[in-house]
Amino acid sequence: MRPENKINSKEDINPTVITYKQNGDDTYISIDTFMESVKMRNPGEPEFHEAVREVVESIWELIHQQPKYIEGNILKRMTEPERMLMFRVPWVNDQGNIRVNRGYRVDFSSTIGPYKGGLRFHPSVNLDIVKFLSFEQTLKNSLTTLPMGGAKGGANFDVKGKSDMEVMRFCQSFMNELYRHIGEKTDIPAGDIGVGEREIGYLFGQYKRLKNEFDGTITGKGISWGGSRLRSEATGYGVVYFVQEMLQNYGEKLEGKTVSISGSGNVAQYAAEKARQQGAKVITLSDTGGTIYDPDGIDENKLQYVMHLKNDERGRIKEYALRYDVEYLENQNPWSIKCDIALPCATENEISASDASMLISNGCLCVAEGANKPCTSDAVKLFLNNGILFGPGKAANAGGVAVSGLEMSQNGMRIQWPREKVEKKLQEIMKDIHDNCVNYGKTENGINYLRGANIAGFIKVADAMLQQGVV
Ligand code: NDP
Ligand code: 2IT
Repeated sequence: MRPENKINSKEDINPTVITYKQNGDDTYISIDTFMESVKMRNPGEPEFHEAVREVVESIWELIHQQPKYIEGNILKRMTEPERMLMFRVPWVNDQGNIRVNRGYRVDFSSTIGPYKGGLRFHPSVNLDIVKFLSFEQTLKNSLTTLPMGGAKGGANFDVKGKSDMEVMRFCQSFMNELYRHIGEKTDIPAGDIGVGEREIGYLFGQYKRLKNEFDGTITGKGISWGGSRLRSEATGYGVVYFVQEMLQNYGEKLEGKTVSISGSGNVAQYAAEKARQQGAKVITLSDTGGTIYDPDGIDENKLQYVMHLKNDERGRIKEYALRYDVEYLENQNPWSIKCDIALPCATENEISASDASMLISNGCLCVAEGANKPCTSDAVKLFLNNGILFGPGKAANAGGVAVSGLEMSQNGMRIQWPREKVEKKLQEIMKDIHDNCVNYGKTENGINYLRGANIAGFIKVADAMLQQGVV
């Protein structure tokens, strides 16, 4: 006889376990009840709650069809991070004043490989954000087909307006604590918002001094010191490859389509480059100040200017509008502009339900998330209910971490692959991810990529967890 589980107190809620009604029927606690327990365990963390809910909604049916997941209490285990680290990051600014920030690393899962995921430096970083990103990363990394667990970290540090030396001192202080928790077999950080080539250089330099070892513990390294070719391009290129797979499966193609992109950082720049190379016209980019709208399309020269403006001069996208005499929509995002394909590549929650409605009524065909969870849950529901091809971030933007995985392989073998080889592997991985989403996402109304990605990502981690015992 299976054990009876009674819910006695808030702490005892064990929502994934079967409960019995008085008459002996099996009854499963609802998604809402499960979410209540998640909220109780993680108060005041709306982003994390939302990310968990979205996954649980996709896998709820599956886990109730397979008793091993219920008996293994997999849902509760998978929504509890393996460990979370918070630490003080003191540093000295150029005026000699002492500043203090808070650093984070949430290691969510090491089930299918060492913890792996980026570091974000942005004033909005808090435990909620890092936890939600780390949870998403676990399923994303599972989809890549490579052996990587899930993690995310960062600090509430604003790189904007800081000198290179201030950024270096901050990175060194951040690493003075983080280094003891990471390692090429343990946890391998990389970049994210606010952490690009410059920051990775400073972080790796300090890691190496402290560890007295040159190893592959950080990815996104410079090409001459252990980095992989195409890592910078990988996320943006991967998004476009994923979109091409979705369009092809739908009987459409990218060539000749109008593409709106938000953001103008790493992911946005290379999504724009690849979309253009594949024959699409990219008409927008944005930053926290506003959006530029270039109806003629952002060509290669203009894109080179954007890269220089953003990566070297650290300027504002508004300067593009002045230079090329195009429209600048101050404090606005790109979603009011008519497009065939929308690629949100800036940050979370940048497409609201009303933005989604606007995109739909303007005839948008496909939305793929270059950023992590840029579409709110309400926006996603609208896309799904209106037959928009929707590529969720954990599938569409997995190319970045996939090439990080390839960087780890190259570091392990002490070799460096040519660009063509990495690009071919990236394309294959994006196709595999797409096909896996199709496999698990089939519905009467076409492919639900969100459901497919969540189920495919979940099954691999959950089954491995069961095989490893009570972990
Ligand atoms: P970058 O720091 O290079 O660029 C971020 C861009 O988004 C900038 O243009 C920035 O504007 C804009 N932005 C950031 N925050 C906000 C905000 N709150 N409101 C409006 N605009 C904002 O970061 P990445 O390109 O690396 O990352 C972009 C997204 O892609 C993030 O969601 C990240 O998690 C995700 N991602 C990144 C991967 C990678 O390999 N780098 C891999 C997979 C996903 P401004 O210049 O004004 O700050
Ligand atoms: O969100 C992401 O997938 C990243 N920021 C990349 C992580 C990585 O380890 O390359």
